[in-house]
Amino acid sequence: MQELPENGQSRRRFMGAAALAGVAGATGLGTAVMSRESFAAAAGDARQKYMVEPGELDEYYGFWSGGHSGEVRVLGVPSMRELMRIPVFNVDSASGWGITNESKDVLGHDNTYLNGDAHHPHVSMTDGRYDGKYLFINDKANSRVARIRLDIMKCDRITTVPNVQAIHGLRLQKVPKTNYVFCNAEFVVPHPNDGSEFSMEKSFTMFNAIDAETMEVAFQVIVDGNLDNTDADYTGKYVVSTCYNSEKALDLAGTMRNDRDWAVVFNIERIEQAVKNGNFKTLGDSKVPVVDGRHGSELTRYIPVPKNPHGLNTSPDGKYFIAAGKLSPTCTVIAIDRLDDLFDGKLKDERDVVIAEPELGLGPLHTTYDGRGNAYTTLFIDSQVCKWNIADAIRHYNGEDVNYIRQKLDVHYQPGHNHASLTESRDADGKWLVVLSKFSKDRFLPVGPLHPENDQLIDISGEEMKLVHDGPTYAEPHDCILVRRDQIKTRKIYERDDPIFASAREQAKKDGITLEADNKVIRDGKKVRVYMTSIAPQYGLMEFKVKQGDEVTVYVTNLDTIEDVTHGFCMVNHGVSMEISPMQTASVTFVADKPGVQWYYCNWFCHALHMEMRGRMLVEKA
Ligand code: K7E
Ligand code: CUA
Ligand code: CA
Repeated sequence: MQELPENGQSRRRFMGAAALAGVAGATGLGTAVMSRESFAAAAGDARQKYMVEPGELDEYYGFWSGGHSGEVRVLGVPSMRELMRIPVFNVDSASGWGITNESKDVLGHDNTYLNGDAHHPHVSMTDGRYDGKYLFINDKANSRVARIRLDIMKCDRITTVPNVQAIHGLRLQKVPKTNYVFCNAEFVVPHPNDGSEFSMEKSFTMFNAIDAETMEVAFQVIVDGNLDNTDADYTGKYVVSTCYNSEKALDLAGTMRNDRDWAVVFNIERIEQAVKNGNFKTLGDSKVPVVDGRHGSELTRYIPVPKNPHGLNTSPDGKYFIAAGKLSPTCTVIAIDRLDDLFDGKLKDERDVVIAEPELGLGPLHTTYDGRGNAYTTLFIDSQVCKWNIADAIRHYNGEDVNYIRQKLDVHYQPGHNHASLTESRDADGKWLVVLSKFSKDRFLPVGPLHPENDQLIDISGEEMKLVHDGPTYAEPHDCILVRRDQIKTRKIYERDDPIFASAREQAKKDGITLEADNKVIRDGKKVRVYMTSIAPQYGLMEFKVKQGDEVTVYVTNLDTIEDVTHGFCMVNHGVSMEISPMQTASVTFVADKPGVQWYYCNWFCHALHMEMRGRMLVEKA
């Protein structure tokens, strides 16, 4: 039996010792912390607002990264109800993602990677506002970036970034629109990485930009140190990334040697110009232009910031980049309007762009904004969210005696990202704050040694933050984004010309098949293509015959036009299953290696006679 500590404070601290190990600058702050009792009372009103009655709809879509589960999850906020899962860097038995030909067109038909590690979901923008077209997300595990079409909430493109390892921080160009997806490769590698060189000193990593429409890598920028998180500004000119390993150390102690690492500023105009002028090289087999942004380059500037910095977040008024100190109790505020002067050599020192460095508490990781001049920074070690006022922090930095900290709220426990509604856009509305706590410890019924995480919902609409909801989540959302529901427009059923199943249409055309009408078997040597329709509760083919050893591709076109009537196709004992939503075509290829009668059935509930929706594949012995 698991024993739960009695005292709230000790519950919060019971992993404090481990979290603190090796952390420098452990200063306590005198700010009052609300007790559990007082926030329970204060949360009363706020809880009413968070209640979404049965049958009512949420105000926001929340898109959650799924961490090393590889998927993306869609939640309604404020109810925190899970609405949908979007498989991306994983295999999904229900939808057939990783099994169908259409998903393999996106993932690659070699099926090299069945895993992923998705951290940073971001929604495409036009003029600094979410346009609801795409969501982009990184895969740290296999150095990929995926695009999800938000009209159907399916992944339609995945790009592997060449020459680098571990794509981590990812953000989008905000202005004039999302032409680029910016992403950081975290780990340094030698070039060429062919086994002839292993030293850390001769290794480097790169900042990358991907064209959001073509999903081709547009350019790569070599940097000093490594790269962690990133964000873009509201002019389209600058992107800033944190670097925690300016030391380029392999050992842990080495990565903490310097008191300051860097926030690296990328000058996008200058980089584009350098590429246009041909001032680039290529690496290995890749054709991607690679420019050199190491110290001394005109393309970058390195702003010293303390210490192993992590999160990097642009304020919604477009004025500041804020870097979270992680091993320093501070955040560093960078004035975006001083960056032109920094690049033009008009400032004496890179630090001249720093206009505040407030001390917030232990382990600052990520910052988000309410659009009213306040920032909310997660404190991993203190297990708190610190609300602070940016203007007051600047005044304090200039010597005035003002308290910039507005409130510290306990969260449960050890928060990574936090994210306020619409915070990455000009529309930041300061209503809700989601805090993604890495540990849930004693907050839920125990489920064995592996615990869920705890995504907490906090009402930030008033002066005071109020915790209103605990939400257990499976491994391991790092980040989420909240988008107003009117900013997303989804389809009710598929259009017949949807590019998702373009290759099925092409093959059908070659075979003289009309997908919407024909139920036919086409033999092509050892390859057999079976075309069938479906209308609840029947497939167009009750049975079809093949020979043992044939490579069979089954195409199902769902002719139901009624919203919500999705069919499935599951071939028993063949590892085959897939979703076919209204007016969708889906296909799957497998080898008919077993002679005899092989049943298939519909595995998405569609009708009172759903159980009866089945058929037989008859396999003649070879
Ligand atoms: Cu802080 Cu990958 Cu955004 Cu995790 S990262 S928390
Ligand atoms: Cu068709 Cu169940
Ligand atoms: Ca460091």
